[in-house]
Amino acid sequence: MSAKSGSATAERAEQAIKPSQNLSKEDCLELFKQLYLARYFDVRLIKEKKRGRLRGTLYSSHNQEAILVGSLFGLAATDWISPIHRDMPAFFMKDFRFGVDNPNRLGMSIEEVCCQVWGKEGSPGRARDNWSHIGSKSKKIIHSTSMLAGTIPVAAGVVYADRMQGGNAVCLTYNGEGSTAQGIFHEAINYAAVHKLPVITIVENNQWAYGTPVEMECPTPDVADRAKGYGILGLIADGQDVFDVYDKVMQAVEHSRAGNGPSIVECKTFRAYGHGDHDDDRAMKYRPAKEIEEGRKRDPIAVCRKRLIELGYLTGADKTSYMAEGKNAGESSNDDFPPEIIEFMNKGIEFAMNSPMPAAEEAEQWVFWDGDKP
Ligand SMILES: Cc1ncc(C[n+]2csc(CCOP(=O)(O)OP(=O)(O)O)c2C)c(N)n1
Ligand SMILES: [Mg+2]
Repeated sequence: MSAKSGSATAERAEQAIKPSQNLSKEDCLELFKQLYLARYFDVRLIKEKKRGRLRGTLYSSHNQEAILVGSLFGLAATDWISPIHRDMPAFFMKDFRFGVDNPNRLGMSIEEVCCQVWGKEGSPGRARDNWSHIGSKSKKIIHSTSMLAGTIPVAAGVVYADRMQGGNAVCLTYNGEGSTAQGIFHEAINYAAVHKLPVITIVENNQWAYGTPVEMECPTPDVADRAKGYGILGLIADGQDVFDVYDKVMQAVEHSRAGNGPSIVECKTFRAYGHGDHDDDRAMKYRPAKEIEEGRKRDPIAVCRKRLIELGYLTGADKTSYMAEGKNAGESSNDDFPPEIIEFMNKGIEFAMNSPMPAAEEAEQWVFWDGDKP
């Protein structure tokens, strides 16, 4: 897929060696592992709900994992992220590459994220709200809200403050293509552009916003074209290819770090299921079977596997081990995932299921300001 650049700087950057060409074999295998992890998180929660061990709506990132994994991989721990409903794995995958047991890492733990999903006391928000409605100032994760695109102005403010204090952090904000039709999207990007703020707006273009198709939300074939109106960098990534996402996001990150301001990185993908699991059956009716088949034919795990085989990093039996690709949650089993991934997730789930609910007396905590929260 060709990148569209909003400036000569971007064109020059595109001709240079791609950042992914500098990744080591270990880095490439780590990317592959993280794709499995994001997929298994999703698959396992769906199974837990079907088994009656979990309540609440699930917003799947199945088939969109390469966007999360590829965009997070090159960030510094001190960079900010702003995930929303489709990006649940981002909360624990932020700076995951620095080692899950590294005491200095800033991502949330899988235990914290599972406590949030199960509504338990150990959640960062102490189970006041569900799913992605968490955040952490100290971990540099902007609190997710339901107001689509409403986190972009917050991100702009956060990095503005960071710059004023001498910092060099960027912020990745995650958004669906539907949210780019919101008024606040334009206002926020305009503000970031005028002040040259390092806000990178990742648009996960999965073709649907609930039951509304992308052509009813955006008048141009590429959402990244919106960047032209603000004179900022607009790039398009193949959202099924973790290496292409990594390349485009790193290009945007370097552009921002050099003081050139914000960008939009559109990642083309396809929503695997319904909007949330409450919408799965209905989505089968409003989206033709052929469209679903077409949209899911390039599973990000398969695309990455192919590349690793070409690079000679997967050989022999490893080429065909753990074939999770192309399978829905109901079709896959633990045999389709590396044991370390299953163990990681088991730890989080067991911790959450054995944790208490918050005490009723806590209900009034944080309703009014009563001290700074982490
Ligand atoms: C301002 C606003 N309008 C409507 C909604 C209800 N809503 C929640 S998610 C969603 C669809 C979002 O689609 P998109 O931005 O493409 O993201 P996706 O769910 O496809 O990842 C809608 C309409 C909302 N949360 N906020
Ligand atoms: Mg969408």
